[in-house]
Amino acid sequence: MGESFFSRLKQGLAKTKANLISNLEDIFSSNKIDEDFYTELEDALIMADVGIETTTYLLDRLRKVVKEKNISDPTQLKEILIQEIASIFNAVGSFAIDFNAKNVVYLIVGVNGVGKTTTIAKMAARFKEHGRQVLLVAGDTFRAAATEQLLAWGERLGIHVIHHQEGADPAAVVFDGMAAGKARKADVLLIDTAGRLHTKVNLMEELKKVKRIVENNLDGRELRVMMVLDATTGQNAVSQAKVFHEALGVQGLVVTKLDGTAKGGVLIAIANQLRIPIGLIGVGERAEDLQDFDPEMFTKALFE
Ligand SMILES: Nc1nc2c(ncn2[C@@H]2O[C@H](COP(=O)(O)OP(=O)(O)OP(=O)(O)O)[C@@H](O)[C@H]2O)c(=O)[nH]1
Ligand SMILES: [Mg+2]
Repeated sequence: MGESFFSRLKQGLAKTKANLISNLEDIFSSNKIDEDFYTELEDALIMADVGIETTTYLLDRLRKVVKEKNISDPTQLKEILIQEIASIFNAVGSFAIDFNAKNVVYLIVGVNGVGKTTTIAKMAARFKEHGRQVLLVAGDTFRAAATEQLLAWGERLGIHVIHHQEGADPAAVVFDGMAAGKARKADVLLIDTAGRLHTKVNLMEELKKVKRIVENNLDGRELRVMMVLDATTGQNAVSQAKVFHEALGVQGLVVTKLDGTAKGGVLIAIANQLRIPIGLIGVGERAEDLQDFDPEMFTKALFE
């Protein structure tokens, strides 16, 4: 951990960082804080996927501090921006995954292709490392290869997968999964679900039903609904999470594909606009490419 974690995070975020920060460096090295400065900063933040709402919020904060503290040096303002971003994350709090936990059920949701199944495999690998007995539940009966994909991960990781045939009722698989978890005394259940657009009302209803099945069969276990968001989808991720949260109550987020060309700014928008904590970030496709989200380190990594 420590230094190596930080350098891996920085490595993972290298492209993301280049997108967010290259412009900012230029802007903060300008020699005065005037309207042009603010306009350029606003453009850069919006380009970095911070989104209009959160960019406006940040600029209002900066203008206020500039006035209050009578700041004229743009480099000083950069530090203040970093602090403001950090305090957005702090206000939301954290969602720590306890990889030593027992009696916990994770329901993993999100739109198509964001990285749900991969995240489940990554989480399963970490729980296993901590000596937990894990069970996977193939609740995605919709997509043809979905169960096979989870079975392949299960085989690779040496973890059992509860599954039905393609086209089966996802609620039925989940019911079986809950029973099997209890019978086998699994510490952790990770339930995969089919990707669905947040705008598809009937599919969101189906997911509510799946959640009800889980709730009705908890038998003392704790349910945590986690939503996976693909960082490369930018502001759309914010709209997705809003709808899923309203339908299901999302306790924590996983933001994937931060190793790609994603602009890290979307995490700031997510924290500021949704107030749902980010628990984990995905920085690659391998089982080990899942990191705990540390807002302080993330902000530092973005600006260093
Ligand atoms: N670069 C990168 N790729 C990722 C990451 N997480 C997932 N992927 C890739 O994204 C693609 C989709 O991942 P899945 O896990 O199948 O996504 P899903 O949400 O289960 O997709 P559906 O079940 O079809 O809705 C795969 O090619 C993964 O390898 C990540 O953090 N970084
Ligand atoms: Mg999947």
